[in-house]
Amino acid sequence: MSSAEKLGGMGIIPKRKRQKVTEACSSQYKHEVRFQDLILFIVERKMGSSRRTFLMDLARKKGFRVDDVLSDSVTHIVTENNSWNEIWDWIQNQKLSNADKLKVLNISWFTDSMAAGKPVDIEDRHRLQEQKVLQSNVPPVVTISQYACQRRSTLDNRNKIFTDALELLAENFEFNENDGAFVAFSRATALLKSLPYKISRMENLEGLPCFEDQTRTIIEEILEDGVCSKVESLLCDERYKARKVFTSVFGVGLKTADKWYGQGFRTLEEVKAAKDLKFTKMQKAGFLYYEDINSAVTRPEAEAVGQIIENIVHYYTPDAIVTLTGGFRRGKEIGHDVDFLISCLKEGKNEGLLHKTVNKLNIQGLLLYCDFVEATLEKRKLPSKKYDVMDHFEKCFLILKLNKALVNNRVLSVSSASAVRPTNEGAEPEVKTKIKDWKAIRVDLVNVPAQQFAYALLGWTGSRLFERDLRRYTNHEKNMLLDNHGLYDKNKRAFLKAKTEEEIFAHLDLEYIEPWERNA
Ligand code: DCT
Ligand code: MG
Repeated sequence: MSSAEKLGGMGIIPKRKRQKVTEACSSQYKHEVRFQDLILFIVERKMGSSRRTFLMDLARKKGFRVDDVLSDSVTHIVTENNSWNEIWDWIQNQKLSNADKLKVLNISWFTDSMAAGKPVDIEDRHRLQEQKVLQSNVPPVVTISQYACQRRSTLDNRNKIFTDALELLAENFEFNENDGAFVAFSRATALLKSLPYKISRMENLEGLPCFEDQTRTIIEEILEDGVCSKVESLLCDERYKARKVFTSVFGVGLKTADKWYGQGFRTLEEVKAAKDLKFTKMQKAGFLYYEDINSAVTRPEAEAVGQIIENIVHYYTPDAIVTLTGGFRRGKEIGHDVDFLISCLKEGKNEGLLHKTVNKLNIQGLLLYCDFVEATLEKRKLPSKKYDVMDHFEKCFLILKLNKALVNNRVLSVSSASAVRPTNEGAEPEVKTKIKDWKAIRVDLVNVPAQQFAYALLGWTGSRLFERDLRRYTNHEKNMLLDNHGLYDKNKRAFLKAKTEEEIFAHLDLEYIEPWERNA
C-alpha cells in the first residue's frame, strides 16, 4: 500500500463529491468568519478524530474558516505528528490545482494562532519540514522539551537499562530528602522514557535537556560496564533495604521506617514479632493483607473492581459516572492500586454518594479496610504553588475483598461467551473452604464535582512526574497555576473553565497528550 493510500483516514472524500460537501460544511458554520483570506483543513491522521473535532470547533469559535474536507479552496493544511514526506505524497495524489501554493504547517502554527486569536505570521518553525533520510543508527535530530508535558512518553521504553538504575537512585535521594538530586534524577529518567531510540553512545545525549554531570556519569558507566556500581552497592545497603521493605507495608511511611531501622529492626518478621511496637489501624491492615497488596493488581482485576463499584454507585445514582484513572488509564497492565473518580453531571447529586458506596461495600462483606477523608476545601482557593500537593476532594483509601471467580469469569466471558459460569458458582466447590478464593486489592475512590471533573481526571491520570512538569510548565511558561481543582490565570486573575482535558491543554497552548503518552 502506498503512503498516499495509507492516509485514507484523513477525512478525504472522492473529488466529485467535494464541491457538494464543501457547500454543506459551510452552511454548518454557526460562527462568523473573521479571517476571509484563509481556509484551514486539519489532517486527522495521527491526531485522532476527537482531537481534530475539538480543534476545528476551537478555531471556528475564534473566527477561522475550517473545512471538513480538502478541496481546491483550502489555503492552509495543519498537521500533527505527520512527516513531510507522507503529507507531500498525499497532497500530490489529491490532484489539487493549487497544491504548490498550499501552506503545509505543523500544529505549532495553529496553537500560536489560537493563542493570538488571529492567524500569526508563518515562521520557519511552523512549516512542516522535509527531513533528510537518516542512517538507522543515528537518532533523529529534534528539539526535545525539558517538560514531560511537551513530550509523548508511551510504555515502550527503549532505555529501560538506564531508567531502572536512575529510578532506583532517585528513590534513594527521595528517602534521604535530597530534593535537588531526586528531581534531577527523576527528570533524566522521564526524558529517557520519551526517546524513540535507545541510547547507544554518549554522543546520543548531546543536545538533550535534563542531563547534568551526575546523571551523565551513570549513563556512561552503564554503557561501558553494563551495570552501575552505585546501584549495585545500594542494593546491598542495609538502610536502603530496610527502608524499602518497611515502606512496602500499607500505612508505613519513611518516618516510621527510619524509626524501626533506628531501633535495630531489619526485617518485617522482626517488626511483627516485637512486643513493644504499636501499629496504626492502617498498618495492621497492611500486615494482614501484605502478600496480596504487594502482588500487582492486573487489568482484569481492576475491571472487576470497577464493575462492583459501578453497580453500587448506579444503584444510588443511575447517572453517576465511574472513571478508571491512574496507571490503568495510561495503558498499564498492572498497578499497585486501582484509582476511580466518581462524578455526576448534575451538580449536587453526588453528595453522600461516597459514604453510601462504602457502607454498601461493607454490607456486602467486601470492605476489608477504609480510610475516609472528608473534602477539605470550603471556599475556592488559588491552586498551590507546590507541585506535589494532595487535592481537597472527598476520597477514601480502601482495601477490598475481590472474589477471584469474578475475575476468572470476566476473562472467560471475554474469550468465550459460552464458557461463562454464574458468578456465585466457585471453580471447584469441594476445595472451596481450603483455598483462599479472594484477593485483597487497594482501591482509591475520589468524589469529584462535575465542574472540576476535567481537572481531577488530568491530575489523577498521572504519571506523578508528568503532573509535576505540567504544573511547573503552567507556572513558569504561562504564568498560571494548575491543580486537580482548576486552572488560575494570574494575568487575567480568573479561573479558566474546562469540560475536557483537551480544553485544558488548549488553555495552556500545549499539544494534546493522550493518557497513554503520559507515562513519564
Ligand atoms: N496523585 C495526585 N496526588 C497525589 C498522589 C497521586 O494527584 N498526592 C495522582 C498522580 C498519579 C495518580 O494520582 C495515581 O496515583 P498512584 O496510584 O500512586 O500512581 P499510578 O500512576 O496509578 O501508579 P500505580 O500503577 O502503581 O498505581
Ligand atoms: Mg494507581
